[in-house]
Amino acid sequence: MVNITLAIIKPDAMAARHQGKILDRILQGGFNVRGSRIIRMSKQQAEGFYEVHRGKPFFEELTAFMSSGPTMPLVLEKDNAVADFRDLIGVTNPADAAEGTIRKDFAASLGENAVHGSDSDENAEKEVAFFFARADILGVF
Ligand code: IDP
Ligand code: MG
Repeated sequence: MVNITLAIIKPDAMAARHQGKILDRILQGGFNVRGSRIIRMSKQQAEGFYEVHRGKPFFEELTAFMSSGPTMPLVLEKDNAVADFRDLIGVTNPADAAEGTIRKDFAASLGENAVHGSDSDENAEKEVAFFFARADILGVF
């Protein structure tokens, strides 16, 4: 799974109609899209996805936001996918994100920061499985 990461275009970016521009950044960045969905998570699903953050002060805000509207989970393939995608999106707070990153250009705040990217190969595998059946991922398995 080292060449796979899980991205999510978050509700703020979807509502702002930025999904096309973000997908273009992803494709121009050399990632292949191997799976895609458009879903609105329930609050319970969002809590499940972000289970690792349960108990943190922003957990309620985060899971309310992530279940507030449509999102696009994506399975992305590239050499060094996890690290390269984190580079493409920039750091968590868009105010600190490098020029030319997705969060710098499309995110409004620390909480509503346009995109998710897995932080390790182990978590990428779990996060892909959270949203996608194997049969719905092209050419990976
Ligand atoms: P990451 O998305 O860059 O990996 P994490 O620390 O894993 O950042 O946090 C998950 C998500 O939780 C962030 O992308 C952001 O949407 C939200 N978040 C993180 N820290 C805060 C905070 O201090 N206030 C509000 N939301 C936060
Ligand atoms: Mg994270």
